[in-house]
Amino acid sequence: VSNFQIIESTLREGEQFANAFFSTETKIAIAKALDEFGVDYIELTSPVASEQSRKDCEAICKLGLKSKILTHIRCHMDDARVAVETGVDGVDVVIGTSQFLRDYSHGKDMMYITQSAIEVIEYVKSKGIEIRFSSEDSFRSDLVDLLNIYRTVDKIGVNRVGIADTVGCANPRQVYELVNTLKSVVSCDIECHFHNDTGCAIANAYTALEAGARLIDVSVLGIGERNGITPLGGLMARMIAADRDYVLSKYKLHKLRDLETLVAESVRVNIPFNNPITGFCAFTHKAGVHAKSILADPSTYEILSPSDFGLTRYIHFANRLTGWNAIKSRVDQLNLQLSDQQCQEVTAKIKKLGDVRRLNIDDVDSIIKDFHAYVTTPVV
Ligand code: HCA
Ligand code: CU
Repeated sequence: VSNFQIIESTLREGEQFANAFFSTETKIAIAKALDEFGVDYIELTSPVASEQSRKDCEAICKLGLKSKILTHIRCHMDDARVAVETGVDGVDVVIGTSQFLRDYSHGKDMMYITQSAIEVIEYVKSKGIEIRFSSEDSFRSDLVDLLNIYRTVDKIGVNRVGIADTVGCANPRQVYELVNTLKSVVSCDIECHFHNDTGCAIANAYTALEAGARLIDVSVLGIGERNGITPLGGLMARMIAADRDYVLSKYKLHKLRDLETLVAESVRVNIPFNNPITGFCAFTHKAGVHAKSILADPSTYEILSPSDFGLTRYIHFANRLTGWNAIKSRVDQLNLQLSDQQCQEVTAKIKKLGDVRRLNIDDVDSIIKDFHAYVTTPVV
């Protein structure tokens, strides 16, 4: 799974998210933030989608970012001619290969698909621009059709071929099989794109890398059509657990939260409470047993280290599940002196109130301070 690359599609797939409307300024701000984070590629909406989309694509190409800029087009010469004039470093071409899309979307047969693929690929290559060929709805396409077309485009010399789980139907085992099979048919890199309809988008991305894919399509917070695709942050969480050195050497993880906040605000959503890494409670430990171990050694209950992302852990002590170790650490924070025995006593009081109602930090602090005053006041 090492040596993977990211194709960041917030400004393409993400624009297909129901709430998305990106002004030129917002697109530029997002592109710069993605570049600073260190993504390998930034994918932009097709320049034929609208006049402004084309202008925005040209403007982003002129920013001189380190990330390579891609645009995403249908497998059609009309689109390709416009795309190569925008200044992009590469073009991602896609065409539906499943019977569903052949019948109801573009209505073309495999012969036609293959011919237009060859024409578009040769044209884009002749302009000295990177080219990726992807089949839409790959997991519901005929395997023989798929392998045939991938073999053909590989021979012409595409930089990458792509597999797309357009409807989010694939499970990790199917992903492993398909990528593994494709690996034996093509010599170019394999890119994968997973929708998250059944919650498998991160697992599928990881499995694809295990099976030999090299590039994963992501978007910030996973925004995209329907409930979206593999999220950048979630993939970072998965990958840092697998290969910390590589991930830390490549990506500026400290910038993740600001990047997510920028995108969340521009599409008017909150960062989900259970988001990997940046969900508000992602590094919060609550149960007494957990808190005790975390205070002794964080690796007991943390696979990810908050400091890798510029974040801090939090011990949630204001509740009835708390334990005296957590309370003792709060006593220390308050700069009060209580013995272990006294900490256990005050913890019992906190739990008692916690059985009656929801506690907040102030409640606990008051109980601790009252208790401290009581035990330290000399009897007269
Ligand atoms: C779509 C297209 C796509 C393309 C993926 C790709 C998909 O919006 O339907 O270029 O690999 O999910 O198939 O996003
Ligand atoms: Cu998609």
